[in-house]
Amino acid sequence: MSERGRFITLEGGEGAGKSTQAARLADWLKARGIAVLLTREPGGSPKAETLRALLLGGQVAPFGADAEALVFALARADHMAQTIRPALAAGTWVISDRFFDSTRAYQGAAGVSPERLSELEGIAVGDDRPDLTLILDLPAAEGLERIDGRDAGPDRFERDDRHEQEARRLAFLKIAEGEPGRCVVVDARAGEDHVAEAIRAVVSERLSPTIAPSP
Ligand code: T5A
Repeated sequence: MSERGRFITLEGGEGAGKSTQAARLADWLKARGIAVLLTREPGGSPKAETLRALLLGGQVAPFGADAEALVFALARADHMAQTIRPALAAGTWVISDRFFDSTRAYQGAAGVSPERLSELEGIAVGDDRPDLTLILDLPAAEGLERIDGRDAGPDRFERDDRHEQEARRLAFLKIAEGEPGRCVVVDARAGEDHVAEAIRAVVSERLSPTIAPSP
């Protein structure tokens, strides 16, 4: 039986560079002979992608923040069952572009209680917690500037005001402070190469016994 893969999540506000860095990290690990699955939330399995469309399209928003947290958890439970757990069990490393810290930060900032968030996390994720969470930290205004002008236009969460976006940033920093064994804050203001280098240094340090040295 193969050794369980490692589970890495990238978190942060809008436009912090999560998708860019998740892809770069995946390529870097693959170049070291590690099998990697790159996935995302909301989504990551066919049923969860259906729920993603509803969430980002704003169709769940009228039901309130508790309902949104519930639907994110529902999508996450399927993502875990169909995609993440099988990959980890096969020895594949999983990199997820957002995971449960996004629910804590976004739906928490919108008023969902910590008790409810923790209950939903237990149902959706159980004991399969990330081994490492990289929190890409950037002032909200800078992140929104980076994604301004996309053809698709802002989604349901990108439309929220700067005050709410900044509250989410603080929520992510608080999560990192509370769980230093799992979370590392990465300064996302620098250029892409610099951020990628910082991430590789963290991954090497935290998960080094299983990573081969640079070729
Ligand atoms: N959500 C999600 C919840 O409310 N609760 C939850 O539980 C979950 C899981 C997901 C939305 O759902 C919410 C949060 C989100 O609002 P999404 O489309 O997946 O929506 O949105 P994001 O995850 O925010 O994705 P973005 O693409 O908007 O941001 P990224 O991935 O952080 O940024 P990225 O890599 O796409 O880069 C954005 C732009 O910046 C440039 C890139 O080239 C790109 O143009 N860039 C940089 N520019 C300068 N310097 C750098 N270092 C740069 N890095 C990237």
